Amino acid sequence: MKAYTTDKLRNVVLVGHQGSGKTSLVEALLYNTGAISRMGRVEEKNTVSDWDDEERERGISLSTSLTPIEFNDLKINLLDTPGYTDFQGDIKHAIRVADSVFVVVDAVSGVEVGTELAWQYAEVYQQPIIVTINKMDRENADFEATLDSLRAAFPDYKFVPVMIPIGAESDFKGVVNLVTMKAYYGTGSERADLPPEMQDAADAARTILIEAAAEPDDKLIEKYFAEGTLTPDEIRDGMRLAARDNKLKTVPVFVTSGTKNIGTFPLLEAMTVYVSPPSERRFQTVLADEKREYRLRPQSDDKPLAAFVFKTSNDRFVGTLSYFRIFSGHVENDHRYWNATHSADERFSGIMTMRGKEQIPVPHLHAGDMGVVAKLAHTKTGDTISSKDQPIIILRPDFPEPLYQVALLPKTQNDTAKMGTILTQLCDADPTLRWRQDADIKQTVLEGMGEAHIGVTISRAARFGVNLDIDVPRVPYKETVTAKAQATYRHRKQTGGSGQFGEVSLRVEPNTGSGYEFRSEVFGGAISSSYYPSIDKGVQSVLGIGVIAGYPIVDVTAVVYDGKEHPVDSKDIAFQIAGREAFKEAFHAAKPVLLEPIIEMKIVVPESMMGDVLGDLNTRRARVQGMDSTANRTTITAEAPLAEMMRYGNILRSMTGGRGIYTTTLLRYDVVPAHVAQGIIAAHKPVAVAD
Ligand SMILES: Nc1nc2c(ncn2[C@@H]2O[C@H](COP(=O)(O)OP(=O)(O)OP(=O)(O)O)[C@@H](O)[C@H]2O)c(=O)[nH]1
Ligand SMILES: [Mg+2]
Repeated sequence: MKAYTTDKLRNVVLVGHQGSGKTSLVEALLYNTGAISRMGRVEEKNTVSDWDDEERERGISLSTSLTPIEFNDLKINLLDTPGYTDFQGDIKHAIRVADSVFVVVDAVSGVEVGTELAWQYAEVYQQPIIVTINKMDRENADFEATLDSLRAAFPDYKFVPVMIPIGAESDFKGVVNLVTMKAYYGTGSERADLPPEMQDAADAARTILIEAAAEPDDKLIEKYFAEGTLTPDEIRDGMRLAARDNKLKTVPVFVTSGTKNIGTFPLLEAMTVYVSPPSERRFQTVLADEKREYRLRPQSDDKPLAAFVFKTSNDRFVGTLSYFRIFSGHVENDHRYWNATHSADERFSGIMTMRGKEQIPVPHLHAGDMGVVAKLAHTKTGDTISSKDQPIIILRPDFPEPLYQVALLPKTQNDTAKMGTILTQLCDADPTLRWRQDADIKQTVLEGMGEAHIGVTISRAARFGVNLDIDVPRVPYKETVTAKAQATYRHRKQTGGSGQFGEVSLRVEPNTGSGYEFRSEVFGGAISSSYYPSIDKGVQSVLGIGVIAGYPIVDVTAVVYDGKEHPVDSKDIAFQIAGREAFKEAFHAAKPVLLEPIIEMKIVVPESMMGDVLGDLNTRRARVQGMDSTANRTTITAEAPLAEMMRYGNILRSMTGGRGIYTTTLLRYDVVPAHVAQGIIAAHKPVAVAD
């Protein structure tokens, strides 16, 4: 593919609720521009954009795909994002690197959770928003009702149709372009006269369009007042400026059916007309030196390089692919660049663009363009590539803390051995995914945004030959004591020649908030001080594995106050064993308890769902601390035991249809109520410790 200059580029991201038809729209646009000769279907697992094995299997998009479209000597870098909110990491990154956000709204369902979420992100990055009301051919599709649902959900915005539908449902035949007052029926650019019965509706809608187009520019307002109309070019320019203006909050609206390929040609034109080229936009960076100066910069070839890596994919055959958007400067093949985020040198060889999975070589890439490079050594998603003498960092998006955790159980020894490498690779590619070896619960834990996110990660690992089962992670309980108690243990063993002998009397005391301590109160040399470290070591050998339920022991003091030794048979190992066993006996006697993590939760739900959420919290030992309502949403603050909230993400999602969100922070550890503790202790199978 040839290299396009900055003014010939358009960067567009498609976002919207799961299943609103983004991937099918991309397919139609590729077909209309001759990039493919036959339209694939998501059901037939043959679309360009959903090319990943996992996407084809599940029939939904799981990560952003890049599909450049060449049209009218322009290149539109189209990003198709997943709608499923588990993949918000991808959605945020894609919005970050686009110049315009096309929100795809289902003409039957109207605004949905995924629509709201994507809208919110578009606002964060101050991106121009354009809407297409899609699936207009479906039964019950309703253009006006969908517009009303948009107005209700986003009351600060003005929704201005640029196209209106001809017919609806199975009768949806085409669209009227209000700019030219022509009808589009087919898939191409042929225009026809308006159907006469639509003349009045089209005239009325056109007046609204012209008024909105005049608004951003005084000259256009004057012209409109003087002549009562604007030319098609003036309308297009005005609407582009209006969509870009954060104060006007004007949203141009289109109407389409992706699968029937109706309204898609005008949508394609819209991507060239209503989206500004990168040369007209500035971007925010931080200088990667001590000054950390924030600056808005122009996007042009002759400025220092700043390219943002918005996606990393791990391919079994080609290795790691890094997808980047150049904000300024240009990228040449076979050059070395500088990863400013990690201060590392990187070689760019074989730069290309991708169309779904197809790799298309490019000679070089200009400012504003998007490209892909294979096998970078140090670069992760979210990094900035720049030049070494002028390092620049582009701010990466903030991500919410992962809320969904699973314990990973490798199926074989081989899986155990390879697990770390593949998990690190997958987590480097996705900032909303993390893994760790948790020493407290002795499990490998994977954290992500939800069940689907984790499920996809497990399947990806399997494709790399690492098979993992998942389980709910253990709760990181801890054990401690609430009283003083003491015990004496004599260890004696006679095997052939030399024997083992050691006797330890030891007291256990609570040591609240101060961890583990060891002390001696032995008087008169009952045991020699050289054995104290042995006793301490013996006690410490059970701190990690617990005494009553297999959890780590915290906040206890062990005091050795008496003992006996033997001139020949006493030795280190004998006192380790005696110390350990005396500690265990004393611990059992010292009114041991389990401690559990208590978290603070902030749960944000639509006001109408507050009752259900509070009712459910009551069944989970939670204590509501406060409630705060703003703009139809209530924030509930509550304290709750983590053990009751391990799968709260799923519960909240099903209770609120995905509209609720929550965050948690660890507050403290509290004693587990006795009736709950009994169950946990009973479930514990003690492991034998080898002497
Ligand atoms: N009737 C009708 N069905 C459509 C249209 N567009 C998409 N579909 C169907 O809706 C389903 C979802 O379409 P996709 O194109 O995968 O939607 P998406 O927005 O990419 O979905 P995610 O990427 O998973 O969020 C598929 O079964 C499509 O065949 C349309 O315009 N009309
Ligand atoms: Mg899709």
